[in-house]
Amino acid sequence: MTSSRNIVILTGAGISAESGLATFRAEDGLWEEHRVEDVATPEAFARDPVLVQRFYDMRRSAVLAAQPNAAHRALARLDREWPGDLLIVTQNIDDLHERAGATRVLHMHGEALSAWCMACDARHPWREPLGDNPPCPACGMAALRPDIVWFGEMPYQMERILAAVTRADLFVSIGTSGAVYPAAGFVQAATEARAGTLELNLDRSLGSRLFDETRLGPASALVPAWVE
Ligand code: BV8
Repeated sequence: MTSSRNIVILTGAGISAESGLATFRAEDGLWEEHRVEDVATPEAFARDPVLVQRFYDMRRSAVLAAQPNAAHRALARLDREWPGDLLIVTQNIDDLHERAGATRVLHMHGEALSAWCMACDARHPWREPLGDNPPCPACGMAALRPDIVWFGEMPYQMERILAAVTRADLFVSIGTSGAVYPAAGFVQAATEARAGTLELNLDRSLGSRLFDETRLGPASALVPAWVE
């Protein structure tokens, strides 16, 4: 473990793959003949809300059935023990970082276990299906959508993320293909801020050439070895 003071860790679907949660690119992002980019957009929700609600109801039940793996547990240990600033920015909508015990976690693309009311803007912890259009607990309107950042929507807490990245001494990317922005651009911002950059991934990613170092292998092996 380096002596860096401030660490930012970006995680993607690859860190949850060994917990049984599908990644986007493994199945070519296909789901019931739809590309994720087509299902995970506001336009798709407007066009066919039942299809999109079913997609996220399926994802939510998969999250509830999954367990954290050794990579999530190693990051949680680092989070507990690291004296400097540390932020886990996850692109994942699962709660496996939190269930492993991490607390300094930011979900930039939302969370499967949260519902967002389009009528009153309230957000609620949510574990049930949304497909049957339940009423919002706050305003009673049947206007709940998945609390997920779709393509074309602004990721959450971008200012906080970029402030952490530009202050970081070390930026670590784990289990992401580097296919989607703005997350895929964080390594450049870290490099411009003179942070060291490390990638832990099963395969080379679209951004591998931008990292000081890339280690290839499963997260359940690479992450505990790096945290030690
Ligand atoms: C934005 C939540 C602007 C949903 C996700 C045209 C129109 C509109 C926007 C755009 C456009 N063209 C480009 C854009 C920008 C767009 C984008 O980047 N598109 C791509 C396709 C080119 N981005 C956006 O739209 C973003 N918003 O730009 O807003 C704006 C500005 C102002 C005001 C308003 C708006 C928002 C993007 C967020 C979309 N939501 N997720 C859901 O989960 O269903 S994206 C989703 O895919 C993930 O969250 C992640 O971000 C992304 C990539 O997924 P990964 O996590 O990397 O997973 P992937 O399967 O790709 O890769 C897995 C990796 O793990 C692989 O490398 C594999 O090797 C590795 N791996 C596998 N197993 C293991 C492993 N590694 C280790 N161990 C293992 N065992």
